[in-house]
Amino acid sequence: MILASWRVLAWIVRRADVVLEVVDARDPMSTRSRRLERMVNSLDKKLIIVINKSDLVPRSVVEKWKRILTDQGYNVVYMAARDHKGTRVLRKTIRMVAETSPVIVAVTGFPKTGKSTIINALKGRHSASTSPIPGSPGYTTHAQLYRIGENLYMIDTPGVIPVEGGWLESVIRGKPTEQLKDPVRPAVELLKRALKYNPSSVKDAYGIDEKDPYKILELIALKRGWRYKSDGEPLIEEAARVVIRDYHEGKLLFYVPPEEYITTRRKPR
Ligand SMILES: Nc1nc2c(ncn2[C@@H]2O[C@H](COP(=O)(O)OP(=O)(O)O)[C@@H](O)[C@H]2O)c(=O)[nH]1
Ligand SMILES: [Mg+2]
Repeated sequence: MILASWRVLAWIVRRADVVLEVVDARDPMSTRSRRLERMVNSLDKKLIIVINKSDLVPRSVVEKWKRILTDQGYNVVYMAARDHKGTRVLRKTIRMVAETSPVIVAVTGFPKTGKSTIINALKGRHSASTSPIPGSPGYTTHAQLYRIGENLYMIDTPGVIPVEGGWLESVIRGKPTEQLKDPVRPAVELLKRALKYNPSSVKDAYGIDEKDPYKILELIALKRGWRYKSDGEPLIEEAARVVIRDYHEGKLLFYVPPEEYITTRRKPR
């Protein structure tokens, strides 16, 4: 696996006119990166925050997030890339935000936010590999450009933002789930959040009516017949990996409500 680095990310941002910062609609504030935003700004590029996976939250919620970020001065769109929803508005916004033509777009974001899915959705039927771009002599780069519309080009390589943020995000997004040495701790934290933000989420995902995260992991393992050969104890590590994967894929379903961000932001009197 190639490790994400700020150098590679900067290399991609430099080659773009417009940078998409892909965040997760279930928790946009923990999946955005101020450091990327500052970099885009200081390199004099345009930024669009793309709230992806909006199919996993009610429309009113994603609308609120959009308003919060728009009020802070950002260009914001939301989409459900897996269903190819929102690509038209995204294309339109890219053109609106860009001050040049042709426009080169880069797709950036934390791992698992849906960058590759967005790249594929944007390619769609246009899917014509091209490089260099007409009208830009001397454009030498190894990044493949895709034509995704009239005078609109996309850098084929996603810009992976090195994970920082809270430990939960950095653990569940930092490595492929299979490679996590201790998947239990982050899975327990995810289950706690799931039960807090959507009390029926665990029951909906696993048919398990239980509130203790460790118990839940045991029951998931037992349901699937996953036991240690040595002593027959439930293999909760495997269950924990399932939970993390199910969160990424939206099967374990919960989201952080915008109200929480607004109220914690307000100064108490
Ligand atoms: N529900 C939902 N899942 C999505 C969406 N976009 C991507 N995903 C899923 O999120 C996971 C990570 O997507 P991927 O494009 O590989 O993310 P990347 O690591 O940023 O490139 C995959 O399981 C996708 O199927 C979306 O709009 N809605
Ligand atoms: Mg990817």
